Amino acid sequence: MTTAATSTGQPGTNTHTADYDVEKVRRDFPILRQTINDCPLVYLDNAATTQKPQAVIDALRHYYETDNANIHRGVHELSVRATEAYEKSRVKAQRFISAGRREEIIFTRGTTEAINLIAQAYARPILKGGDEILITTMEHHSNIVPWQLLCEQTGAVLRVAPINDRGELLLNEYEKLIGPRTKLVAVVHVSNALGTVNPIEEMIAMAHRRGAVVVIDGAQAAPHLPVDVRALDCDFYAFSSHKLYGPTGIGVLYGKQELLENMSPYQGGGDMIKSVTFEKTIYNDLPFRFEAGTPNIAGTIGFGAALDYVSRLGFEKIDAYEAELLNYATAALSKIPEVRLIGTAARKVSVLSFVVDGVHAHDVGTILDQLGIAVRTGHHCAQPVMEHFGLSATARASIGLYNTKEEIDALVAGVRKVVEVFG
Ligand code: C6P
Repeated sequence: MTTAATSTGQPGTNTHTADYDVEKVRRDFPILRQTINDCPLVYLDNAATTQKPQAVIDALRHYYETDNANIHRGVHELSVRATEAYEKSRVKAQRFISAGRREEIIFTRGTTEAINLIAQAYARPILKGGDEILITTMEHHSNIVPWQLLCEQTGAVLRVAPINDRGELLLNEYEKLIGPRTKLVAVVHVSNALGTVNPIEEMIAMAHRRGAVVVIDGAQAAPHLPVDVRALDCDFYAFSSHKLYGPTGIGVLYGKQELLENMSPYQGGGDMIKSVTFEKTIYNDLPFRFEAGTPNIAGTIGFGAALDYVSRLGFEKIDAYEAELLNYATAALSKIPEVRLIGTAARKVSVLSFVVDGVHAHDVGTILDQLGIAVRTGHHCAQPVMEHFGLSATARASIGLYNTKEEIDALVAGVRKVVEVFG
């Protein structure tokens, strides 16, 4: 049986869980106080999006009730307040991932837009026909399709590093695939379909030794693991607010300043310029050069509140608590003979993807929903992963910082009910 692990790679222990008061944490999330189909809501779809604590809801409300104005544009009081709050979130995001400078934090709509920005603004101007981009089998579509588009546009070639049947990257194969023409490596930190934590420190070092620039898709890692972009030495790192207890429609692209400085803008419009004439436009400094148009001001401020919230709880505690739940759930689901876990890496977080013998994943999800349990079913926007395991879909329960052992018990009882109904 597979054991879940903390970010350090050690099996989860309860060293940090004794003083983690999950009932107190749950009281911060008003949405959790409801029933679905007369059962208490059990929300286990956190990899898709997380619920929002009161502090985030209050920040959004406060902004619209007292500070709403456009940013970087007005001298009036409301605009000054809105700008200050928006820029404070940038500094919070910078600290959250230990970036060296606030100029290295670009706000985007989310991970998807961040990766597309890198593809179009960084890679497109420098890639030539025959150059290579290396990804892995376990990528989300957001870290596949932007590179396929880029290959169509430039004649570059996409290479894919394989995984084993536990859902772990074959590191040797990955290393062999980094060749003289590899200009860019784009890899997921934590797989959304399997929960695998990739050894990105080693992967980044291997790519750098051969001169490739490294993009990390951190959408599923940032909510569960401490991220230090300077220690990792990645060139770009992307993540989304809504998977981190913040609002939708806002995310971060971290990029090393020297790379961002040399990139052309992604989109043109207001705020990304210093001056415009019909003869010549001078682009703005970082980070504004990549933030054309009125941004998601409220969402960004709410995101700042979410980062404060998660930081207050602390990743040591969150990581250890979630690891304990993942171990508990893995052991319990493994005892059901009709259940097969998909993704059993030695190092994983949050995600339990599984299939039930002879039952379509959508039917699993429908029965669980009747019991008030929310899981995601389908290919999880990671079709090549499904193909690797010879599946079209799995059911996926994903753990967040407010889930409890009782909720895992409810999930396991729900899965037993699925087996009973279809048995
Ligand atoms: N995965 C899931 O249910 P956006 O949509 O831009 O915030 O994030 C895209 C994305 C990129 N990479 C990974 C690893 C992801 O998991 C996601 C989003 C969700 O798994 C929705 S498809």
